[in-house]
Amino acid sequence: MKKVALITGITGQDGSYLTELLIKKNYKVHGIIRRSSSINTKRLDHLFNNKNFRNKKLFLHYGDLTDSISTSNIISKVRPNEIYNLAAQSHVKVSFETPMYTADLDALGTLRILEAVKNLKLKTKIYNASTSELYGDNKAKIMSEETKFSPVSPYGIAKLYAFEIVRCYRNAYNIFASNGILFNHESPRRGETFVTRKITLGLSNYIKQGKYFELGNLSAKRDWGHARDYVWGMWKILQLKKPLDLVLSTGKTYSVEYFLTSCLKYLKIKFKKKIINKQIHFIDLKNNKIICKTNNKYLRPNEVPYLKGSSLLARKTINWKPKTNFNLLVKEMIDSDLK
Ligand code: NAP
Ligand code: F7E
Repeated sequence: MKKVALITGITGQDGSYLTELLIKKNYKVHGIIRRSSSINTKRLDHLFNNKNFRNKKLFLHYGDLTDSISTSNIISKVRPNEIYNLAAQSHVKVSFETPMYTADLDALGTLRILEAVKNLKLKTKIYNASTSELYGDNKAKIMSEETKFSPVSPYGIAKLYAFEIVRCYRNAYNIFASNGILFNHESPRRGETFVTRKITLGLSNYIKQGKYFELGNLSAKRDWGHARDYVWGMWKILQLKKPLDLVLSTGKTYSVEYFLTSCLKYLKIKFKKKIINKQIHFIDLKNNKIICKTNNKYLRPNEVPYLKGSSLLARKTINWKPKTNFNLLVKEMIDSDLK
């Protein structure tokens, strides 16, 4: 019998890579999509338009994780072996502007799934998309499953509720539910307002049209991996015999500025840095044009200054380690945006 998976957030970056992986592993994949005024399935179209998959391997259902009825109706209809809960308002800065919606979706959305599985008495295994944002302003040099959480954004705080409610239902009702504490992961399919994609897209527009782009805090450091490697880790987490919360990370950290200058180096663009009106400008030495500059409007009310994860436990328990290094990630994203 083929395994059946249900993915919330299937139209997102991770949802699309996970769908590809599960279809390769011969799963039937069901996904929840939201109705929107413009089509939002572009990351899935290559799969959905493939006649070998449509109606046989990939099934999409309209729903919304803020709607308990649609969430439990879909779970009841699909009766999945595995649920991957990836749906979220996933933008940290936007969470300061939509704190209540972020809490309803990112915190209570997870609760709605757990309640449905409990009430329907299903044996479904649940993966919950947790995040390194839980560590917030913790000053640890490297973060693991043992590190104290200290979130500083409405997003991080909503995700902390989701993390804890997963543990609560696991212990109270013996539900197989695991949190993957994933550090930043990127790809050519990354949303265009996250910093790595903003940079690779911004540089490709600069090359094609000579337009500059703007960024916020260049000194924040992140542990960036490739989304393809991380969805493989999600699947591995659900193949364990017993549920476990695990960190997935590369163990390396770089600043936003380093990501930008690595892209410039890959593109062989020579530049100088200049401060004008307190804003940092990156200027093309060939033509004296501005490539990129900072703008305070992209700063956050609270910042997470530094993240670096240890995924030693994931190496031991699920034999996971990332396959794509930082330079390959930069290359893949730039090459894709230049096309
Ligand atoms: P993403 O690209 O922003 O995708 C989010 C998905 O959630 C989209 O499919 C979106 O649908 C869906 N969604 C939004 N609101 C919804 C609602 N009310 N009901 C149902 N679905 C809804 O995020 P991602 O980068 O793939 O991340 C996947 C998950 O991992 C998220 O939970 C994120 O918070 C978490 N996470 C991400 C990272 C990372 O670095 N990428 C790291 C740690 C944790 P639309 O297409 O309709 O908007
Ligand atoms: O910001 C700085 C910004 O928005 C990274 C989500 O997937 O990973 C992601 O959250 C850093 C921050 O990702 C701009 O201030 C500078 O320090 O790409 P980001 P994030 O906030 O780390 C975690 C693990 C998740 O769980 C989230 O869902 O870059 N930064 N200038 C900027 N960030 C953005 N977005 N735009 C800028 O112009």
